[in-house]
Parts: sequence; C-alpha cells; structure tokens
Amino acid sequence: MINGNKVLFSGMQATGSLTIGNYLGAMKNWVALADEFECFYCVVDMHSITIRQDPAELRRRARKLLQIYIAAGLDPEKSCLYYQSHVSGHAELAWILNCFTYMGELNRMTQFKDKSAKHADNINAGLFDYPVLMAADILLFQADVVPVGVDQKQHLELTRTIAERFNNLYGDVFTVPEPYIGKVGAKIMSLQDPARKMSKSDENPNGSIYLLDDPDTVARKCRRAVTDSEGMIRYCAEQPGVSNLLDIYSACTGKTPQEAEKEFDGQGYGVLKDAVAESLNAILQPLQKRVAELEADKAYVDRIIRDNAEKAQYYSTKTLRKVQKKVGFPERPRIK
Ligand code: ATP
Ligand code: LTN
Repeated sequence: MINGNKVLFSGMQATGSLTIGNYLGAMKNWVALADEFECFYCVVDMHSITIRQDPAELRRRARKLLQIYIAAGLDPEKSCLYYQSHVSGHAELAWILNCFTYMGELNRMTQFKDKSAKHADNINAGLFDYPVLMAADILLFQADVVPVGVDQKQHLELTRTIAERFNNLYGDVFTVPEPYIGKVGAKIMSLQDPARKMSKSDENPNGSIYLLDDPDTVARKCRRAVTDSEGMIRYCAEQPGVSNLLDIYSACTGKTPQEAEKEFDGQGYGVLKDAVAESLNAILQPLQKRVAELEADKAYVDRIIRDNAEKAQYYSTKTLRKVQKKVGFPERPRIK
C-alpha cells in the first residue's frame, strides 16, 4: 500500500517500435486502471540488453517509449513513469532473488525458449535470468496488480512462486502480485500470420501495425491482412484472421467481439478491414500528435524523468533495505 492505495506495476521493453498489440494488450489497460491504484510504469531498458542493441538507438527508443506512455494517457504527475536503469534497486533485488530461483524453473519459461531459438548466437545469462529481473521489478514496489498481455502470464506465475518462497522463509516480506489480463485484446495476432502473436520484433513489417504508422499505412496493412475464403464474418477458431480483426475492432471501440460480429453480419471482408483501420486511426492520430508535442518539449520530459526516478528510488529502497536485512546483510553505514 502506498498512500492508502493498492500498487500497480508494469513495464515494456524499449526494443523495436511499439505495435497495436502492445497498446491494446497492455497500455490501454494501464490507462484504464491508473486512477484506481498507485502506479509505476517502467521503461525496462535493462531487460532490453538481453538482446544486442545499438546504444544510441536504445536511448532514443527508451525516451520515445516514455513519451508514448504519456501520450497514451498516463499522467506523469500522478503515475510514476521512469527508466529501470535509473533505479539501482532493480539489479540489487534481482541478485538476491536469483538465489531463491531454481534453474529448472527458468528452463521452463517459453519466452526463453522462443528468444534463444531466435538469437541462437547470443544465448546469454541475462536472457535466461530475464524473468528474475522482472520478478524484482514487481516485488520491489510491493505491487498488488500487474497488467500485461497473456504472453507474460508464465512470468507472473514465477514471480508469485518466488515471492511465496521468500515469504515462507522470512515472514511476510513481499506482496504476492496478481496478473491483470484484459478480456479483449489480450493477444493480438500478426496480420500476416494469425497463428503468431503480433510482435514488435517481427521481421515482416506488414504483420504489425506500429503506433507511429501513418493513416495510409494503417489502411494498407489492414487491407492486406490475411483472412480466408469462407466469405463470412464470424468470430470463431476456424477463422483466425477474421477473428483477429474483430478482436482489434472490439478493443478499439469498446464493443464485445460478439457485438462486432453482428455489426458486420452479411458484409464483405473489405468493409471490415476499412472499419478496423478507421477505428485504429481514431486512436493513433491523437496519440501521435501528443508524442510530437512531447518531442518538442524537452525540458518538460526531462523534469518528469528526474522527478519520477527520485520517487521510484524512494519506494524501492524501502523494500530493498527490508529484504537485505532479512537475508542477513549488515546495516549500511551512511555514505555521502
Ligand atoms: P518483442 O517482440 O520485442 O519480444 P513484444 O511485442 O512481445 O516484444 P513486450 O515488450 O515483450 O512486447 O511486451 C510489452 C507488453 O505488451 C506486455 O504486457 C505484453 O504482454 C504485451 N503484448 C505484446 N504483444 C502483444 C500482443 N500481440 N497482443 C497483446 N499484448 C501484447
Ligand atoms: N517482460 C515484460 C516486460 C516487463 C514487465 C516487467 C512487465 C519487464 N518487467 C514487470 C510487467 C511487470 C514484457 O512485456 N515482455
């Protein structure tokens, strides 16, 4: 609890360009929940270097991501929007939690298996340890709730296991967090291959719609989306491409997929695709305008970054000191 409120923590990697999957699956829920909780939204740049990055590009993307958090509707004066690398407690707690996590548990993580297959030339220890750093992110702030897309559920379960294991040994140190996975938009699929999740690191740019795509590109990508030869608009497992478009439309408009299915009953795929593009552009256009404004207001963004790093540092230190004491580290002398 912070100021009598429950705590929410979530984060995104500053790798690649954000897609509508990231927005509809996670960020949209962040905005919806922001008033109910004391919130921490992190740009997890330390997670990003588990895959090789160009340093200047990583710095640029990380700042852009923070601007997108604000542009998506998060109030940086209320919610704490900050860079993971600015708060030393993430790494310090991750080390301690490493000693309470088993190799076998990390070996089972599907994201590790996927990413190590994709980056076979760089299967580093950080990639293997990724979920422990993520657990540290969450537990450092004693988060009650963690809104993520469905692909992160396994990491959240491991976080709960680590927290419970630590609590069983040392008493009630950590809040055991609950995942929050939205009903619509929790898994947006690639427009080119509806069997695969839309991902910002996909090599085929036509499979993903990026948050910063212009309206014509959005329309073109929607029109090219893979459907089927059924010729009917139904929300069902046999029509994954069409169902994905209905999911996107529902997540953008607030309708249920069943309502959307009814709305397009008897229409052709072209009508559905144009409506999806329009519903997306209605969200993306104002977001892009706000990002451009923030880009121009360097002093404001710099102040937000400084103030929020301080706030995150303050709350994280509270948990960290408690944990360090529990495991037997000596009290720190005050060092100037
Ligand atoms: P990468 O391709 O680099 O692994 P990603 O696109 O999967 O990245 P992450 O940074 O891993 O994005 O995820 C950020 C958040 O967005 C997470 O909460 C994740 O669950 C959510 N998310 C990512 N892709 C989708 C998707 N296609 N549908 C719904 N949610 C998603
Ligand atoms: N692994 C997450 C990003 C992430 C995260 C977190 C999400 C890192 N730390 C803490 C929620 C809470 C992903 O989305 N790929």
